[in-house]
Amino acid sequence: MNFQTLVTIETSDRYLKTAFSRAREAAEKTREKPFANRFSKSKAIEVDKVVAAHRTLTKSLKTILVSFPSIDQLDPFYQELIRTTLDYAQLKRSLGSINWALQKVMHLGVESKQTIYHCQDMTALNKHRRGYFGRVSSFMKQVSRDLEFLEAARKIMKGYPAIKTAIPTVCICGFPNVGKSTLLGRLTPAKPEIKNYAFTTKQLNLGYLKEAQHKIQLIDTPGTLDRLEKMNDIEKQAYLAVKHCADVIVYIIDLTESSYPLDKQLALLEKLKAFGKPTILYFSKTDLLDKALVDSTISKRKLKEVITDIDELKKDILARGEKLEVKIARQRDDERKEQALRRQQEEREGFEDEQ
Ligand SMILES: Nc1nc2c(ncn2[C@@H]2O[C@H](COP(=O)(O)OP(=O)(O)OP(=O)(O)O)[C@@H](O)[C@H]2O)c(=O)[nH]1
Ligand SMILES: [Mg+2]
Repeated sequence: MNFQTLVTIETSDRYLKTAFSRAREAAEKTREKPFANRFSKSKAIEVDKVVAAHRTLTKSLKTILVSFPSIDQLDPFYQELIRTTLDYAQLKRSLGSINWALQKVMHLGVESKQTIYHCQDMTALNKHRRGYFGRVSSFMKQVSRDLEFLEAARKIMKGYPAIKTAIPTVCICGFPNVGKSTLLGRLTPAKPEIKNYAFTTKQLNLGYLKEAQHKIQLIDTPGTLDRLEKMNDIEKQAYLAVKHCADVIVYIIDLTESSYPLDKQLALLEKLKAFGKPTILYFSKTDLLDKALVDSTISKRKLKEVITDIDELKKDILARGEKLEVKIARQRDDERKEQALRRQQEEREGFEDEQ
């Protein structure tokens, strides 16, 4: 899901101003056309004003509704991300209010056009035109708080990572400075920022490992994921990505202990077990160390299935990815069957209600 494409949401005053200005422009054009008499010209001007304002407002409101995703149908990762960073209930209420305004504006526009069209004199014409613009302004003003809320929400959602939630996903975890971004850059074409100090990465970096027809998503998850109560927004994103999106965790241990001692790194590995995800242990920076030290650490610490070679790691990820693709395809198939059954059930219930 990509939240970058959410449209900017204006204030109700701005939408009205634009609609009124389109109405004035339409009136100018109609004023230049020839008519049989003054009254039919005035009527055409008022009808065109209403039509122009109606089109502008309905288009603006529809664009908002189309641009925002249907919250209940989002992947659990995005649903929980919304719940942790925004007022979820208010978001749903505000989108509901915009839909309400759209229905009102649409209905009023169609009705007013007809009424004005059938007016017999100037007094009625002016009364209904004023009525239309007064009521349409009132509908828009009633949702002004919702528009403000949605714009604030959009700004937050723009910062959400564009994670693909239906492909095999590997989260790269480990203490700051262990080499997470370096590994992502080596396994995928991604070019994350890499620096020789901790807390370099301030967003979730994504990369895609492609081989033959296979595609695996890798997420470089910054932060230590072990201070839930103190997490900042990015750490929360990383935590939720591991919780909801990771099919596999690659846990990096930096044996040079350049920033964190091995004991601390192993303690975090234990904590990550709470996620219940298959975990690959990878030693980074082994090029800086004696092979003997690497081997003795593995045996002393009784570590199992440690990978120290990047090509071996890549092979392991690809092999797991292939199996995961089969699993995901099966899940999708089950979901499709479930949806079809639900639709059939709903159709049957609808048919019975009509009887
Ligand atoms: N020699 C060597 N240096 C490495 C290796 N992996 C990472 N480094 C270096 O370690 C430092 C930190 O690497 P990053 O990839 O930025 O580490 P990170 O885990 O993403 O760090 P944060 O974003 O701060 O969490 C950089 O100077 C890298 O060049 C490796 O396998 N060998
Ligand atoms: Mg990094």
